[in-house]
Order: sequence, then structure tokens, then C-alpha cells
Amino acid sequence: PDKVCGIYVTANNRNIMLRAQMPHIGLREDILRQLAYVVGKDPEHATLYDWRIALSHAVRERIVDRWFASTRRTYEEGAKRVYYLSMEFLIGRLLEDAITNLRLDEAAELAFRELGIDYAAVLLDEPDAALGNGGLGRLAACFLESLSTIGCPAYGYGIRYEHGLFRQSFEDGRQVEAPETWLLQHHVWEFERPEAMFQIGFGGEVREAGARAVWEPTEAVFAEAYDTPIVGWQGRWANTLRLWSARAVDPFDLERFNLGDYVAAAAPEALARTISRVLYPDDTTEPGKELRLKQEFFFTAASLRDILRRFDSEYDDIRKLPAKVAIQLNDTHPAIAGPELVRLLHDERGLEFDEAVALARGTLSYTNHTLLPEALEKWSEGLMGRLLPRHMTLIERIDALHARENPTRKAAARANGQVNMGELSFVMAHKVNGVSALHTELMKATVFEDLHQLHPDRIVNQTNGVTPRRWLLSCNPRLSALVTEAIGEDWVDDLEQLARLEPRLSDAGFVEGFAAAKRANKVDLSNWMAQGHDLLVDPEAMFDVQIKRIHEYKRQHLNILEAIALWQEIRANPDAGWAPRVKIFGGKAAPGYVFAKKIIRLINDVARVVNADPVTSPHLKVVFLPNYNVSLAERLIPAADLSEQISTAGKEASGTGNMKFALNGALTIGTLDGANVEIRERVGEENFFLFGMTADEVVNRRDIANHAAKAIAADTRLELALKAIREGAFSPKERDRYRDITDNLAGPDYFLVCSDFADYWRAQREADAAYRDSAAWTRKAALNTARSGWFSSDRTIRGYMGEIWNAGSLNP
Ligand code: AZC
Repeated sequence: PDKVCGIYVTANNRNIMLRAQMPHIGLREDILRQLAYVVGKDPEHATLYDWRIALSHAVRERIVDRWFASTRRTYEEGAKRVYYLSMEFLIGRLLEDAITNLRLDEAAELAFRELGIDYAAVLLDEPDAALGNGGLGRLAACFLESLSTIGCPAYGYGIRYEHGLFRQSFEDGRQVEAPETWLLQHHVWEFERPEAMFQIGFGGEVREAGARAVWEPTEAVFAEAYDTPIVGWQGRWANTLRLWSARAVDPFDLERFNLGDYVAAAAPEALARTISRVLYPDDTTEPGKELRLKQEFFFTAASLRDILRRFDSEYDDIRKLPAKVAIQLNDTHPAIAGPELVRLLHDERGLEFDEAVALARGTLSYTNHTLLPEALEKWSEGLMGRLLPRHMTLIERIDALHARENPTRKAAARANGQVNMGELSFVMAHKVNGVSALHTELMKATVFEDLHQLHPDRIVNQTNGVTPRRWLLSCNPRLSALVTEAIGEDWVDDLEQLARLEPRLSDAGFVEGFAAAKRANKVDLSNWMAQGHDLLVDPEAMFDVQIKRIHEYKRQHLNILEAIALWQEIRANPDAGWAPRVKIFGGKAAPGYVFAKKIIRLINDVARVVNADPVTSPHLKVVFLPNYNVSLAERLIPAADLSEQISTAGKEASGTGNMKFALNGALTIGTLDGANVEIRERVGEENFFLFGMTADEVVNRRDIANHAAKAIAADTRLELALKAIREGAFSPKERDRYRDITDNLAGPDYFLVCSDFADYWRAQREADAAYRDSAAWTRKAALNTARSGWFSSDRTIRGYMGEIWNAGSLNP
């Protein structure tokens, strides 16, 4: 018999073998077979949805073959496994990603052409899996894809939220939130694993039993696993994303039901399911406590038990744990893993406490994603003690042990009636990392200053990256075709190859092709905006894009103030030869973040007034696209000329959108914040519009009395823009609608919008001037692409593998 991917195949399953080697073989037949026998439709009656499900199943079969082979190899090699624990995986659509990585694009397109079905529409029919809020969740998704591309044996562990991030629409300019319902449609990609079920407890008592303790929870739910295979580039490897769903231990109260109390009868099930019901729609502020802590413990505890079960199936010496298992904590959300792992090793397996801590620390590592104080998790001792009584004691003992080991230490995880999860994560991890060079240095100097003094080797930097498969190859087919034509296709999993484009910049044909690809992407986007959103924009104009969560530190209000000032200046002087611009915004505000929601409304109000102004509208348009998500990003980024990365320096840990834009040939206007610093170093300062204060200057400026008032007094444009808002130019029926914004900006202005305004204006006019010279602009844009190769998440993952996980690749 032949051997394929480690599977011996006989003649009667030869088709499986063929499929493994040449996934395009028989695709059309498989789609039709799936349509009939899985979807239950014939081609005459199939809807777009039916076709998508059929295609997805046909693609999924092809992944499963690789998936089994990958798992088998991992066992055969006794390889170390990486476990990425994350509350969020913002994976977006999966079908096109899988098709790209299996290289099925042409076969699928051909199959649907033959079937007379609109293939593009089939792909677009898939809802986004929005199991994340923003950067942190999207990074986790890029990491999963890179881990599979590299062939590093890995699992992602998270929560299977019934409702992902809310759907956003605008009513009268205001954000309106509606529940997201991705699971209402059949989710093709997952496999339910009823056999992988763990009971997770909460509350109750701790009973001392000799040196150990026994925790007897009073409340319990089941965690049930759902597995999604994640296939890497060229289908060489596939890892697993395992998401936990909550269900009741006693699902149904028959006695109550028979008494006719149907609501009460169903209550236990409803209550249990609440745990995996919704993703917290909150990016950086502290959310509704108890349920959130339950979610965190629920998925962390289930994941640890699953990890130990797998470990036990292969090894009988628990002391091998750090050699065979690496667990990455994505932010502090799974930080309870520290005490829980100690509990499993000490209470349940009988290891000495100190040894349990040492083993846990050798296994765990922690990534910090933000320095914003309101986003650093702290739990009240009261709540944690009630929900997780044993863990409270263990945290105290972890603190005591750490104090014994480090007599000079100042802080502790348990202090002032609270548990500081950052502190706990640091103490329980062998490595702690930041996500950009600047952020990592600020971690050492600020939040973790004391701990860094005690453990100077623990903090390391791993600058974020993005997967080039989704963020160039698949979202920007025109540019990727051009790149492949110029340098071959090795760049797809070796992104630094893009540097080889640089010599091609002297080739007029290549530069022409680059400009043509961008232009065509912009035409596509304008057509889409015209059809779907009734917005007419000129594709010749500069597309200036700011897409990300709405937050004061990200300063969408700085951007809209500049738009107002520009509008006023154009009105005053319409014939000054303005470089036409379309300012595009996208992003959601946390439902409880009133100020951010005000910013959204202001942008929409400004858009209405500015776009209706016949004097300025040939030169300036403002657009806020609703319901920003991964799929919208894939549409916008390839069409962008200018990327807005304008956070207050020191506040954006890294950013990853900034990398996607540069890779797709947009120029950045930005501050020296997060990974902007490293992007600018690599693409060249002449190809980046820098403005604003540095992180140090920001800190000093805040100490100057009336800094905002002084900045306003010194800048007539800023003063006039604020005045227009205050006088109701954009809200004539409600003049003080934006009083909180204007008062804040003229007063405390913590994020220094006013102080950075003048320099931002200057940089924007520099961008205008640069855009007018279209040949020079294209060159700068192409240099951004050619020099962005370092920002691949493959590079980031290799950094984690080498410096944090000590894990290897099994890719053939
Ligand atoms: C984000 C950071 O804000 C962003 O700068 C970074 O690029 C991203 O993580 C990935 O590292 N943080 C979050 O999304 N959320 C929290 C709670 O930090």
C-alpha cells in the first residue's frame, strides 16, 4: 500500500490519498455530493447558503486528512506542545482562509463557474466569527494560523461564545448595538466532542485533609469541547482550536416541569449556559464582575484539565511537564491558571507546594497587551474568595513563597483587599512579554518596575505580527499577483523576501503595476460604498483610513477635529488646489463607554454636514462605515493610501492594523507609539508621516497647567474647529450635544489631543503635498510593502518558540 501523510491507503480509499496530495481533484464532484447528502438539496433548489455549506464541507474534508496526520506526527515524535489560552479569538471568516491555504482558489472558482454560481457571493455569505473585541483577539487568530504554517504542535483554547461581539448600526448617527448571532447558522468548521467534558466547580468550602486541602464546590457546570481545525499554508500542518461551551450538570428539573412551572424547570440549564453566552463587549475597561470571573475560571480550568489528561496519556512523570508543555497566557484573563495548576499538582497529585509552583512556573508564560490602568485586571478578595475559596489561599501562599525567595520585594498579588492579576501572572510565569519594543521598555519602567528589578531576565519583547496569508495573499489578490510575478511566491511563508521587490522599483512596469493594483482596489471599494452605503466617493482622492476600536487614547477625535479644520479652510479658500481626500472611519465603542459613543456620533454628524457642502465636497468627504469587523478590514486595507495610527504616545501597546496597512502599501501618519516606532525604522522615515509628542514628552506635558487651553490659544484652526462644534455647526437642533467633548478637550485633555493638534495638521499637509506627486507617492507606498516583511506573525511565533516556549517545528 501507498503511504500518504503517515496513513496507509488501500485501493478502495485511493480517493482519500489523491485528495491529500492534490486537494483540487474532484472538488466539483465533492461539492455536489455534499450538497446532496449533507445539505440535502439538489442544485436546482440550492440557495447561496446551501452552496456555501456544501463547499465548506468539501474543503473541510481536505483539512481533516492533514489534521489527523499532524496529530499523529506529534505523538510519534513526542514533541512539546504549545497551548495558547485566550479569552478571545477574532478569526473572522474561515472558508476563504482554508481555500487559500489549501491552494484551492482556482479549482473552487472553476467549479462554481461550471455550476453557474457566483463564487465570490458564496464566500461572502459566511458570517464572521467575531469571538474577540479587537487587537488582542485578532493577534490570537494570526498566531494560530502561523503556528500551523510553521508546523509547531499547538492548541488554541478559548470560549465558544454563543454571541460574539455585538453588531453595530447607526441611528441618527448614534451607535446602536444588536446581538451577534453567528451560531444561528450551522457552523461547519467545528466538531463537537461530547467525550471531552469536564465538570468545573465554583464556590463552596475548603476542607483541610492533612497537609493538603480538598475543595468542595457548591455549584458546577460542564465544559464541553468543540474543535476547529486550523490549517496552515499549503496544508502542510493543521492544529486545533478547542473552544469550551458551558452546559448544566443537571439540565432539567422534571419535578418542577410536572408541576407546570416550565420557566423554573429550564432555569438550571439557562443559568449554566450564561457562562458561554456572550463575549464581553469591552476592550479595556472593567466589566460586569462575577460572570466575567466565572468565564475566566471556566475556560482556564477546563483547558488545564484537558492539557494534563493529554500529558498523562503520554508520560508518567509529571516532572516532565515544563519539558513537554508550554502554556501561554494571553493577557491576564487566564491568569487563574497559576493557582489552578498549583492546586491540581499540589492538592490533587500530591506534589510539595514549592515544587508545584516551580513546575507551574516552568510551564506558564504571560503576555501583557496594555498598560492602561483601567484595563489591568484586579478582583476583589470578597468576590474571588466566594467563587474560588481554595485559590485565594493558594495565592496567599504563592505570595509568601515569592516573598521568602525575594526578601526585598515590595508588592504582592494580594494587597489592599484585591488580587492583582498582572502581579500574579508575572510571579507565576518564567517569561513575561510585551508586544512591541517601546511597550516592553515601558512595562519595565512602569507597571512591572519592582518585579523587573527582582527578575531582570523575565521580561522579553516579542513584537506583534500579522499573517501574510490573510492580510496580503488573500485580501489583496492584485498586489499579491504582482509580487509573485516579480519575486516568485516564496514570500507567502517567508515574508522578508519582500525586500527583493526593492530593486524592482527602478522598473517602470513594476511601479505602474503597483499603482494600478492600488487604484483598482480603490475603485472596487468606491463601487461597494456606492452600492451598499449610498456613498459616492472619487477613487482618485486620497483614501485616509482609521479603523480600530473607538477609544480616547486612539484619538479618533483628533482625526475628526482635523477634518473640521480642513473643511473650514477649504470653505475659506476653495481654489487653493486641495488634494482631494476621503476620510474613512470604522470601529465599535464599548456599549458602556459614553464618551467613545459621543465621538462616533460627532463623526457621523460632521460627515452629514461636510458631505452636503457643495463648496468642499469635491475635496473632502467623511465616511463612517458601520459594523467594522475582520471582513470589512480585509476590504478596506488594500484600498487605503493613508493609515491613521495617531494614539497618544505610550498608550498603544503595539497595534497590528498599522502593520497590515504598511504591508498593503499605505503610508502611515502616526506618533512614536507601539509598533509604529519599529515600522518607521524599517520603512524609512521619509516614507512615514511622523508627528506628535514622544511618550516622555506626553508625561511631562500633563504636568503643565492648562496645557490644553494653551494649545488652543496658540492655534486658530483648532480654536475655530472647537468653536464650530460648540456652536452647534454639526448639531444645529441640539447645540450642546458635544459639550462633554469640547469641555474635556479644553480642560483636562488627558490624551493631549489639543497639544498634538498643530503638529498633526502639519503632517497632514505634508501628506497632501506628497500625494500630489503621484509617482513619488507610489514609490513610497511600494517601499512600505517591500520593507514590511519583518511584521509577519511567522517571525513573531518563531520568537516565542525560541525565547519563551523552547518548542520546535515538525513541518516536513
Ligand atoms: C491590544 C492593544 O491595545 C494593541 O495595541 C495590541 O496590538 C493588541 O492588543 C495585540 O497585542 N489590547 C487589547 O486588545 N485588549 C486589551 C485588554 O489589552
